Amino acid sequence: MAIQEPEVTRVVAPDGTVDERTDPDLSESVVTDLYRQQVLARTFDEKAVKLHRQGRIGTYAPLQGQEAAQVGAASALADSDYCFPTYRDHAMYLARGLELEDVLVYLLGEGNYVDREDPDGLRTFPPTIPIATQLPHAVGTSMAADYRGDDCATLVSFGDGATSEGDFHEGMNFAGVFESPTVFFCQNNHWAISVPQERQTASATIAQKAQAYGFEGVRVDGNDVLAVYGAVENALEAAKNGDGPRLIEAVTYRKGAHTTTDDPSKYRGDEEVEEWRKKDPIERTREYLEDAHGWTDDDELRVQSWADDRVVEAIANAEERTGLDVDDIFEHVYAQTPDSLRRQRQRVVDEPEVER
Ligand SMILES: Cc1ncc(C[n+]2csc(CCOP(=O)(O)OP(=O)(O)O)c2C)c(N)n1
Repeated sequence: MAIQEPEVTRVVAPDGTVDERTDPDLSESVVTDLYRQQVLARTFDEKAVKLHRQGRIGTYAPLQGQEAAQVGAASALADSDYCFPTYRDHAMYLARGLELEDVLVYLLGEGNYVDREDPDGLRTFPPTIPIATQLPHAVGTSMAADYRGDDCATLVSFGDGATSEGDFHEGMNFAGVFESPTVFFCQNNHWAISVPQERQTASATIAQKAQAYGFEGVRVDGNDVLAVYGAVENALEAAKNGDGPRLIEAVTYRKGAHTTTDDPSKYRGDEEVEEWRKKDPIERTREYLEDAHGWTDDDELRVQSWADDRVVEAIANAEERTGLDVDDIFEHVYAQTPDSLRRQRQRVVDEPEVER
């Protein structure tokens, strides 16, 4: 039998009402920054879908609707914390400090988010395509940091679909048993490609799954950037104080397609999309800024034109940076290259002219 559904914690309701009890009371400059990052993410996202249609980037996973969840979570991290985003978390990478240009270089198929000069610099890992495989890696990273005595925690992001994978349960179990400083951040966007949440799990919520592993699960409004920021900040603090892991379910919605090769009209209706449009995360933050800090139309125009300029500039720079060396395919996979790979490299790089 499903456990009774816990409430969703929020600060700003869809109608703009603010809950004083949950408001993390961030300064105007922090809230403005959370807003700017969301606008940049959406501007980039809309452009990326067009770039795919023009054949200028490969398959792209749109993030529209999930800006608050991604920006709120990444912004609460300290530089010393570790972060494992997913293939949809472009805004999380940006909020973590990755350049827009580098995100584009990856989408052009010519990079992998790792700064080879300084691989530990951003403490942010490349995305994995096999669902949920990043969870055990993240738990291992947080355990290793703990053994070393580092004052940091690890946040790992994943979708509702990932909770059906063995790696989710293995990661959660390890974290519970070893009380690792891990924050499991699930963006429940209600769909795993064409599989709706109710076909994914019989649990009333994803947050309640934490109970089975002996730690706390909380549910926040994932379209409320202040609520997400507050929940992640609390979980990180608890993890660093030795209180172990926490699962955060950020309830949100994927407004667009699963990827640019998907057609969501085949499996979901317009009414549902329209319902979630009314809970838009960016509009909600803007209302908060208007009410709490006298945000004006001029402020809005300034932010939008800043975002437009950054996107245009990043695309131009990224498209100039093409020309990957084939040799790179063979690098950075193993510390010691196995014979089979050495032979392949020889065929492709050293003696491509030799017919075998
Ligand atoms: C192990 C594995 N199985 C299946 C797939 C195919 N696949 C790609 S994305 C996806 C859905 C994932 O949904 P969710 O975890 O909710 O994340 P979202 O894409 O909604 O952000 C699936 C099944 C995969 N990449 N890896």
